[in-house]
Amino acid sequence: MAYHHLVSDAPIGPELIYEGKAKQVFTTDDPDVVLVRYKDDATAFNAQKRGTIQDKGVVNNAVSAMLYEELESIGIATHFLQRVSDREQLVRRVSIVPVEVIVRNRAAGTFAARYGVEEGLELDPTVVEWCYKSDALGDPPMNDATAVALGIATPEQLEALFDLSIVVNDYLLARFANAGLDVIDFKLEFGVDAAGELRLADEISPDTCRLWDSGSGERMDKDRFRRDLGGVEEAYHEVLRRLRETEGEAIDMPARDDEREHVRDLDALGGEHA
Ligand code: AIR
Ligand code: ASP
Repeated sequence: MAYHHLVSDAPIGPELIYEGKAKQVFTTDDPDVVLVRYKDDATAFNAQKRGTIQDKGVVNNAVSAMLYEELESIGIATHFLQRVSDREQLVRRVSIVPVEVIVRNRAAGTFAARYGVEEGLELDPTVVEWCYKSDALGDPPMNDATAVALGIATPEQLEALFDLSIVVNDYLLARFANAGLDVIDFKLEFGVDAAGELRLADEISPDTCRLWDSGSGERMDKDRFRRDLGGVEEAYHEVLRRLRETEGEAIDMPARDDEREHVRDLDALGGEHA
């Protein structure tokens, strides 16, 4: 009798549908909308290193909300709908394309290690890499043929991921430059919504970007945690502070031309890189 009430009349509250390393995802009343909750948990090196970064969830929720709103305003379709609290935002429910897109303006991290080059080396053209999104396998790098042959993405999706990532990079370079930060590299994820539209998903934050102070070269991102550099919380807060301080400033995006858009086809680079 006492429980009858619970099973029949209780409104169905938010249900946890997914928990990742840095975020939880909950249902909402709308089947096409989910609530993302940003945690302070930090992992690195495929979760071999674990810890907590105080208020990381608050900072990343704010940074990501700000940037996704701005990217929407320049015509990039994203999953973002609305920030609803310090740690929570509403996003469109998407099915994630299992490709992590890594964009690199300068060598760092696994790229610098793989090719034996100095961190900070300028990369021209900008390098766009695919990794297969699989925690079990440690997100292994893959090329186009691998992604297509294994049914991970279609050639059309890869083309779209590339073009969108280049525009996002152009925006982020200019946006963070206003905030006195160099965008060294970052990771993007995309998803397909209920209508079949490809949308930028996941987050853009100091967890997913390498950001170096433009003047001193100081690391202002998750490398402070990965490499035990100290001042992790301070760096995250400083990134948010600078982005807020420069919100609304003019963004100096490079002019789009065919050469840039088709940089995927190295022939299009012509003599300059021959
Ligand atoms: N990244 C890759 N997997 C998860 C994340 N966050 C990001 C890193 C870095 C870029 O992708 O934060 O900005 C390249 O990472 P790596 O480890 O290949 O050097
Ligand atoms: N967050 C990922 C992990 O836990 C990758 C990283 O940021 O280093 O491995």
